[in-house]
Amino acid sequence: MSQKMSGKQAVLEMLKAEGIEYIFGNPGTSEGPLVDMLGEYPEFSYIMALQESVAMGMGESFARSTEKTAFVSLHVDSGLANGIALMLDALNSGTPMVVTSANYDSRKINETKTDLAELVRPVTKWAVELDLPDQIPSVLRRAFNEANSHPKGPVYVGFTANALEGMADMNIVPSSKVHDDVIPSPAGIREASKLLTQAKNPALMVGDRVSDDKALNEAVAIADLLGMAVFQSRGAEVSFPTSHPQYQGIHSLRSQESRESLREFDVILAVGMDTFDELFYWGDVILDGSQKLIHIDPIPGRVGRSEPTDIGIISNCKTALAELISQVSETVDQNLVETRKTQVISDASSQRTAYEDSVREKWNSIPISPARMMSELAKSIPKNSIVVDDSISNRAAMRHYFPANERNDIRGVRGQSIGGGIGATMGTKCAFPDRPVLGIIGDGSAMMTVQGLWTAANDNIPCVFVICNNGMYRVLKVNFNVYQKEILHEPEPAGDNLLYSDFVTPFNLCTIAEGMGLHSERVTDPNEISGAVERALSCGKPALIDIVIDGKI
Ligand SMILES: Cc1ncc(C[n+]2csc(CCOP(=O)(O)OP(=O)(O)O)c2C)c(N)n1
Ligand SMILES: [Mg+2]
Repeated sequence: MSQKMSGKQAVLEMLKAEGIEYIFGNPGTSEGPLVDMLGEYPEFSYIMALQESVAMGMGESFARSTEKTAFVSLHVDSGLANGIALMLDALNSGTPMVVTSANYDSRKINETKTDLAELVRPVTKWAVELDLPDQIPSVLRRAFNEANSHPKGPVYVGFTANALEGMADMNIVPSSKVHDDVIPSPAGIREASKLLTQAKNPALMVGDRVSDDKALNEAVAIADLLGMAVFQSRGAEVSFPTSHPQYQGIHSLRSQESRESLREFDVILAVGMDTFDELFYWGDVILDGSQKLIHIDPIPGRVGRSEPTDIGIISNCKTALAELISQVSETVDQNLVETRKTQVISDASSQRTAYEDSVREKWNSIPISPARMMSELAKSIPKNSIVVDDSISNRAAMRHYFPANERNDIRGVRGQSIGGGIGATMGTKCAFPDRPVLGIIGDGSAMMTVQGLWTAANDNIPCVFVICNNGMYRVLKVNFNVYQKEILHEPEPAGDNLLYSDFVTPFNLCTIAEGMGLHSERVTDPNEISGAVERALSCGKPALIDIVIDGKI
């Protein structure tokens, strides 16, 4: 079965065996031998990014979109270091990626040769550097296995020049198909269904792994069966249909009101998420003693990791919810459920109305209000569109107006790093070439990786970048207000005046985009949005729509 070949050929043969179609990358001298050989492998599309965050952003959203491990090729130490911000995000969001780079000759150990694995160890699930050619197949096999098994995440493999140029007998065998749909403990399900049927007012909170485990239908079924209020936790995926009448939106802990709102419930069923993941420190325990927490998640070690948990179940989300549904349906009190459901539906509807009332006053204003922008965009895009959400401080408006009923209707840029949206929009388009893909991106985030627009033109990736042009890092002001008000308890937060948050010298993203070969339009009137979207989607090349919006907080 073995075959004699060079290390560099073994890398490409392994990628082929793994079914890799796209290589998102930025090359350097040390990667030259690999890049040179790509001419012999027409099955790969090498998408060149001019900055590593663009390649990482593409890889991350491509992996999430295709539900397969993505491959990213970066350059030695400097390139790899540039990729770290989004590598960390991929680690936190559990996105399977294999990232590689080539290193110098291992005999340069006394000179400036960096230990590349050491460089990225804290931001990867596994990081290793190889010196011998015949390590390549087995290590890449493990790398793909590690990346795509729980906890999923980025894996790094570095190859020294010696590993790439050396010859050896190689066994080209791809990683294994692993069945990881773990069945829940029957005792756990019994206890959880007892708690849920006895609850007066239970709530459901769902996270990305509900979507990853294809458990949306089961999440809807359990919510219906028990008449529960449903929240989505912060994440990259659609884990519950937003048009469901019991859906209450993305839960945040940022205001006292929203933290206390969880206390209305006596049992919280958290599925496929980390409990409870937020930017600020709100105490080591979020719920109070009067509530019970049931936590179901496929990743061992996540259940009960931070929040005290009454019943923890390690399981595939779909299987656990199906089991819960079958047990709960035998014992549930239908009258109680109906009364509860009526209340939950009415609460959800009042919240939506309250939001719409709060944005009515500025509906026709110029600069355009974020709510109006999102409403016009949502009305203008074709039904099968995919929207990439990097809308930063305009996320609440964005999520209010864009319905998302299935995985891939909206893909969130989930991490802490800005600059993900441009790459994510292109990565999603590569995965779904037949669906319109629009990225809704903050102007600050767009500027962080603005050279990514060139990649869209260079590789003809016809997606649409919609810029929320408020001329500032608005979220820094918003967050500073939260910090002063909720953490420091200051009566008059001063986020509005936060230094260095405004783009005092304006930049013109339209001319930047045109300079890189995109179609572009600037929009200042809300009535022009739908026409601009139509033109962007039909121009036959990537396009940018720069929408000037109000940034007041
Ligand atoms: C790589 C990186 N650098 C800096 C930050 C800090 N940061 C978080 S959000 C943000 C501003 C985002 O601004 P923009 O995209 O314009 O969205 P807006 O807040 O205006 O809605 C910054 C600078 C970060 N998260 N990541
Ligand atoms: Mg901004």
